[in-house]
Amino acid sequence: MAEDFVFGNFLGLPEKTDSVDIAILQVPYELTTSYGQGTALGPEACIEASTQVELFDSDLGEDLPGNQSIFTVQPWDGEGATLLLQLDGISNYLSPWFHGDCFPLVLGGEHGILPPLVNACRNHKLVNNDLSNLTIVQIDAHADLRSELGGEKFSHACAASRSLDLGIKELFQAGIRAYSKEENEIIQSDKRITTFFARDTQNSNGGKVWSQWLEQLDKISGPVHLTIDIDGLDGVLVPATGTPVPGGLTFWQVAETIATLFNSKTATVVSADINEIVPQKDTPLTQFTAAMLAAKVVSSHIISKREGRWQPYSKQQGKIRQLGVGNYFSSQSSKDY
Ligand SMILES: [Mn+2]
Repeated sequence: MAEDFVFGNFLGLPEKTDSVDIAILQVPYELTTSYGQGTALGPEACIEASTQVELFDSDLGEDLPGNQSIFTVQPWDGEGATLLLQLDGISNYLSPWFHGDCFPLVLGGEHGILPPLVNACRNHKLVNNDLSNLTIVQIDAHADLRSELGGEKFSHACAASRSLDLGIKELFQAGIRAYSKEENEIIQSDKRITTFFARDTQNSNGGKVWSQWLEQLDKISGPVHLTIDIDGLDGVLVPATGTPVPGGLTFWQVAETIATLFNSKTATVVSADINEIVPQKDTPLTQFTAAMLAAKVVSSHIISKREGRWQPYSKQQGKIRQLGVGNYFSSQSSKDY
C-alpha cells in the first residue's frame, strides 16, 4: 500500500491538483433489480475493491494515474420523492461532470441509471444538446429493450428502450443472452439497434463473430457512451450481480471492447458507466471484476487523451461544481412513456 493511500478514493489514489481529468461518480441507485439485492452498495464496494487493483497498466506502460488527476466525487444523495424526481436527481448530480472538460466514469447502481445518464450527455459539446449525435455501446446479458417490467417503464429491464426514446443515434449490444420475444422483435426491426448475441460470440466459431463485433465498433463515428452491465460477463466472474447469467463474455472480451472503442479514430468515448455492481461477501470477486474494468476504462481514456483522440471540450471547472437543475423526467407525463 502506497504511503499516500487514501481510503474512499478510486484506486486509493490521492487527488493531486485542483483540476479534474477523470471524475469517478457514484450512483447507489436501486429500484427494480429482479432478484439480486445490493446494487445500492455497489459503487462503494467497487471503490474499495479498486484499492487492490494493480496500478501498472501494460497498455499504458506506466502506473495509474499516469500523471492525471482522478477525482472521486461524493456519491449521489438518493434524494427524490418519486421515481421521476430521482431520475432527475441522478441527471442533475451527473450533469456538472459531463461538459467535456474531464472524463466521467459512473459506477452503479442498477442499470436504470442509464436514461438519466444519457440525458446528462446532452451537456457534452460533441453531443450539443442533440442526442441523435450519441451512440451507445452496451455490454449486457439482457437486451434491456422491454417496454415495461411489472408496470414500470423505468425498470432496469427497459434501460435501452428508454435511451432509444430519448432519441439516441444508434445502439450496439454484445453479450446478450436473456431476452423476451418482444425484445427479439425490436432487435430485428429497429434499424438503430445492432445486437451481437452471446450464443454467436461464445460458441466454437465465436472468434470470427467476435471479430465482426470489433469491426462494427471501429466503424462508429461521433460521441459514444459506453455502458457496461457487469452481468454481460459470464456469471462465474460476477456471481453477486443482480441477475447473473451463464454463457457470457470473458473478462478479456470486455477489455478488448473497451480498448477498441477508445482507440477508434472516428469515435470519441465521452463517458462510461459500470453498473449492477453488488458487493460479494464470501470473496470480493464481483466488485473486483468491476474495479478491474473501471481501471481499464480509465487507462484506455488516458491513452486516447495522450494520443490526441480525446481533448478537453470545455474549460476546466475544478472539483467544486453546482448541481444541474433539469427536470426532464419529472416534467414528462408518465403516459408519454
Ligand atoms: Mn442491463
